[in-house]
Amino acid sequence: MTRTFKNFSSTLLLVCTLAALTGCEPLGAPDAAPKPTRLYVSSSAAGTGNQKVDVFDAADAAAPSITRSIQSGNTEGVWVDTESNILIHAGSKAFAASPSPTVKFYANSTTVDSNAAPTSQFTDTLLTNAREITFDDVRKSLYIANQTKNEIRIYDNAPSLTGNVTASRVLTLPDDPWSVFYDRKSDRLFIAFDTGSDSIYIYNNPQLKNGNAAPDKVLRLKTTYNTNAQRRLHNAWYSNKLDVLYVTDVGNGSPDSADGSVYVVEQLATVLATATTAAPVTPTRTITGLATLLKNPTDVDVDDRDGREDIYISEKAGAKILVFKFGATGNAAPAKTFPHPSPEDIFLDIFTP
Ligand SMILES: [Ca+2]
Ligand SMILES: [Ca+2]
Repeated sequence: MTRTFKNFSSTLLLVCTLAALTGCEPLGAPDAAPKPTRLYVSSSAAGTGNQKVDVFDAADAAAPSITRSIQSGNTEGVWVDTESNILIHAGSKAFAASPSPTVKFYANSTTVDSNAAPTSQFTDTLLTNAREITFDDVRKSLYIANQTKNEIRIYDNAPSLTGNVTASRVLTLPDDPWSVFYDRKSDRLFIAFDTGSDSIYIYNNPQLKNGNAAPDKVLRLKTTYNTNAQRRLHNAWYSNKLDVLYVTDVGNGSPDSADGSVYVVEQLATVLATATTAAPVTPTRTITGLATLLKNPTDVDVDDRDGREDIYISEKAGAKILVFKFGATGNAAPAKTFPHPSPEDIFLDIFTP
């Protein structure tokens, strides 16, 4: 995961550049020229041409609108490698409209649009139910949650792959993962499960893990629901800068009721130091209730720049993107909402100029 590291680098560069003229600014000062807030939304709407990536190039505007769409034919995990500006989009055989599990890569993420062909693409016949994806930009390794197969499939040098391939490694799990998230600075992988679990699995040095390797830590969460039948954790996102973990729970996938939740765990390092699998940990804050508009929050991403700390949620059942302020808790209304027909996975790029 590049964000915190790259943010730090750019801040450091700014400090060093200005140092000769004005003396050193403290680290963590807001960027003099804030970068765009681009939100990539994986669209899973039915109908021809609606399986794509929609881009809100100014997601921090008062009323954001879709400025570009990339016709990938895919519906699931979306990621941008902000080091190489490559957009990555995965599909799922579970969607009749997206029968191909082809993983597609597009150069020039900040400008690519509907006319572009993939720069590269690969298929893996054993990747049948892709959900969330994440990318290690040092090793160019792509991690894909292959949900119903209870595994994470890992592809090294992924943008260089073409044709039919097999995974470089496969991490086998006891439950069905919806999300997988890599944090580069701490070199950790976070995994949340769709059903049958209240646990977040955390692997250190995931590039060394294979097969049925045990997680280095398991964080059990005290969730809105007490039974596995109702709880459906969907995505986990970790801010290294803030040391905060965010997890979404769609609750009952249907009916279309306001039963979704977002769990916020602050000071994760401290929490993990004492967490055991014997008892669930109460989140620092739980956002849930009618006013939150949370029904089926499929994904979460966070703008953790100084002075922002906005939480972006893809609310699939409500056909909206919801934005909560950092301290939102309980039955809090979102600070902002904007429409999207069928938001599945999201990726917030706050680093690429
Ligand atoms: Ca729900
Ligand atoms: Ca995501």
